[in-house]
Amino acid sequence: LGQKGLTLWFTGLSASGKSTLACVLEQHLLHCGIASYRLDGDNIRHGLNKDMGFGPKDRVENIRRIAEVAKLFADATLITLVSFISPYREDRDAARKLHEESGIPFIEIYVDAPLEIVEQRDPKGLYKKAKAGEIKEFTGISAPYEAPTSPELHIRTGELSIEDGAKLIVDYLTERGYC
Ligand code: GGZ
Repeated sequence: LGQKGLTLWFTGLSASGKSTLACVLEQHLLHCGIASYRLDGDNIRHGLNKDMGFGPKDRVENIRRIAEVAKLFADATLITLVSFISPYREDRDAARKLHEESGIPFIEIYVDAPLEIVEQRDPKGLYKKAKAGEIKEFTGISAPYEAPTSPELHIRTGELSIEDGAKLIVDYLTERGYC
């Protein structure tokens, strides 16, 4: 890895495994002595973006700000691990452009689990609430998710273990000399 870092952009439905994969990657990079930083709902939606909700305009602005922050961290030589649903293709493409204009690699990782599987997982009971109409504009139920058409990596978490999914990412980074 040269002077600049890179951004690993995890996108997928709620409960698809984005954060779990990002955590496993973070541990792996730590063991390799590579500095990384993870951006997720806990440190962004509760802080910088606490004024953002889940309507279409707010999701666009949420992701725009996250892309800017990710670029700054990557520019500061970190491997930035970004895990948000980021449902709109146009917004992910804008995040990519922002990075690539600065010469920072942007690696889009589609964390793909079918709706019936994430509904079964439902770790926080959100899908159940969304189906009962208690949460409005819930991604996959009452709000859209636009799947990536040409992500650098496509991880099918309904079929693979988290460890095997993480290995695909590590192999990708290793092959390109990033770790
Ligand atoms: C989707 C929602 C919603 C709605 C609350 N739609 O499983 P979680 O809980 O931790 O992940 C979801 C998270 C999504 O926030 P993001 O910032 O990743 O979304 S986006 O990129 O679309 O801006 C879920 C919870 O917040 N959550 N309401 N209506 N997810």
